[in-house]
Amino acid sequence: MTEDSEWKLRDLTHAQLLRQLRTDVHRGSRAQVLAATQILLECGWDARRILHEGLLEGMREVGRDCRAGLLFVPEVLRAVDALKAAMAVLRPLIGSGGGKVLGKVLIGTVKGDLHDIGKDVVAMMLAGAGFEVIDLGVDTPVERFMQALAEHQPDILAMSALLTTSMPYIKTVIDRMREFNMRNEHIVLVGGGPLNAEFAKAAGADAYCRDATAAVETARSLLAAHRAVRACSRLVAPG
Ligand code: B12
Repeated sequence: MTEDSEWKLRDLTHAQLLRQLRTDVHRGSRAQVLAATQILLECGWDARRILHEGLLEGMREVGRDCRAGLLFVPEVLRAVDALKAAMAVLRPLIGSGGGKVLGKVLIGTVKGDLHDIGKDVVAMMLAGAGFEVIDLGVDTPVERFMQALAEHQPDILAMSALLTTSMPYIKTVIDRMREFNMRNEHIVLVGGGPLNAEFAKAAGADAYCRDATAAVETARSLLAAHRAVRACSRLVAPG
């Protein structure tokens, strides 16, 4: 990116810059996306606002054009690269919540699925809200989930699936948890494009979350309810 084009970005109003940021994510113009992100930060914009109103809106447009058959894998990968570069700038600013740890979350995209942007956004927002997040990455087999559950003892297991072919694997993991009497030990949250609340219920999850904001709210409220139930059962337990 030339100095000249950076100055052009600096001449834009905030609203124009936000529109430009979305367009540049869509075009996969990494340098432009990074420059616009930096300028908005310098103007005092909150990192979460840049993420949601700029980067993710741009990605939503990529998704729409992908579904319509107007964009193909190479273009999508360029957009993903630009988006991820800017997410890396914003991640430390969204932070780790600063104060007390609210709880522990284990997150991963299920086996057969390589989509990680939504999972990463959810992980980033949960960390920013004060959760400790352990990220297992993508294409995660049931054995890896089970091993990590035993090792880290998280309050919440969060699973992502973006493909109709990978979503049934969520049930595979939950069924395995049941088999080992571990289902009631953890709250299970699920999310990703083809899922919905009905699917979550049928698979045996505690909740489906449409987006990262809902994930943070649901994680907080279900954890509070879960802890209250545990405290009560300790009070009424014999001995
Ligand atoms: C980017 C992308 C890719 C990239 C992925 C790069 C990466 N590192 O992630 C690449 C190019 C590699 C790719 C590959 C493929 N893709 Co693709 N991809 C997309 C695309 C365009 C955007 C997805 C995305 O990142 N969105 C942005 C994020 C922020 O949104 P999100 O994922 O929905 O996440 C939010 C919520 O869903 C929720 N959420 C998500 N996960 C979780 C988890 C929890 C626990 C919670 C609480 C919430 C939550 O919160 C998130 C943040 O708000 C979608 C189109 C779309 N409309 O979704 C297609 C899409 C998902 N892909 C699709 C397909 C078919 C494929 C391929 C099979 C294509 C192919 N022929 O090779 C392969 C599959 C590879 C594999 N095995 O996984 C289809 C899926 C159709 C279906 N229903 O099955 C889609 C819908 C495109 C389409 N054709 O319509 N893809």
